[in-house]
Amino acid sequence: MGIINVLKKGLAKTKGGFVKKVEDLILGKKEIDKEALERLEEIMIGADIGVKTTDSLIKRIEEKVQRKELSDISGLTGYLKDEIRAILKSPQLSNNPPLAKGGMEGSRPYVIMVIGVNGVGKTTTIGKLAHRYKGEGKDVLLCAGDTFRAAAIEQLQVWGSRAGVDVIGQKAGADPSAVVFDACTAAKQRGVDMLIIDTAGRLHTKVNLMEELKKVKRVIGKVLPDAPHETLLILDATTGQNAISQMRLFNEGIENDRCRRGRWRFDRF
Ligand SMILES: Nc1nc2c(ncn2[C@@H]2O[C@H](COP(=O)(O)OP(=O)(O)OP(=O)(O)O)[C@@H](O)[C@H]2O)c(=O)[nH]1
Ligand SMILES: [Mg+2]
Repeated sequence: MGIINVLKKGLAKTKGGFVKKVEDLILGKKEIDKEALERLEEIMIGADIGVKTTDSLIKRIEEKVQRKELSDISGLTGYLKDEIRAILKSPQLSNNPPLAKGGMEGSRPYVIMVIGVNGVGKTTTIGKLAHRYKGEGKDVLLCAGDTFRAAAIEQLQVWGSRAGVDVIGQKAGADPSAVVFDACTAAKQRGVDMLIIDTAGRLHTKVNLMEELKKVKRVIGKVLPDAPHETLLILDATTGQNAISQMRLFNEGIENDRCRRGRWRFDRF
């Protein structure tokens, strides 16, 4: 696969995602009938909205259609936007503890290292985090620590430009520790609030790749003594029992003491 295709693939799901699909549905239909609702349900499940939330949203739309409060399909996007906004503002979600465990104020730059097996959504999550923290007024820098996979650096750069934050990287094939060294030095010199480090996906069972990660972590700590302040292990939500083994081996691999204390946190982005 060419580099452009690899890049396109990495960004495809997010680009042609939820909004575009709902728009397509609206374009092809006039009224909210059974078929439209079934397609909407499919789109919502495919966009990770979750079965429970999807069910309740579809039920509410059905009720509105029955009561004739919503009949024209063009009113659907507005209704969905309002409902989803309300869900996101619900106390259950907005009371989530902040990601930064000790508060970011104490450590500047606050360094987050993002790890996980291949294709679980590390780079995408970094894009979302960068957008979120930038939106909160933080000065964010990204580090393209995945020098292994084709187009990984370009993929992070696309996310960086979407969020309006800089990306420190080198050429593909470079030593990830060297890139991380550069990024930590730049973060320190620029005095940014936050540095988020992307790493190459790796199987938790590959000892040499875990060693590489350990080295990356060591280099971060050399430039910025308390860093990384947070290490995010990204898991695919559809992973079953294997998640436990991924957590255990990644924690052992990078000698993370949080696991040994038995503290786990699950965050959603
Ligand atoms: N449905 C869904 N797809 C996602 C999510 N996050 C990422 N993806 C898609 O999953 C694919 C892989 O995402 P990446 O962010 O590149 O994953 P990664 O862990 O950085 O991958 P590697 O760097 O190759 O290990 C892309 O097509 C993303 O659009 C998510 O939360 N939900
Ligand atoms: Mg990646």
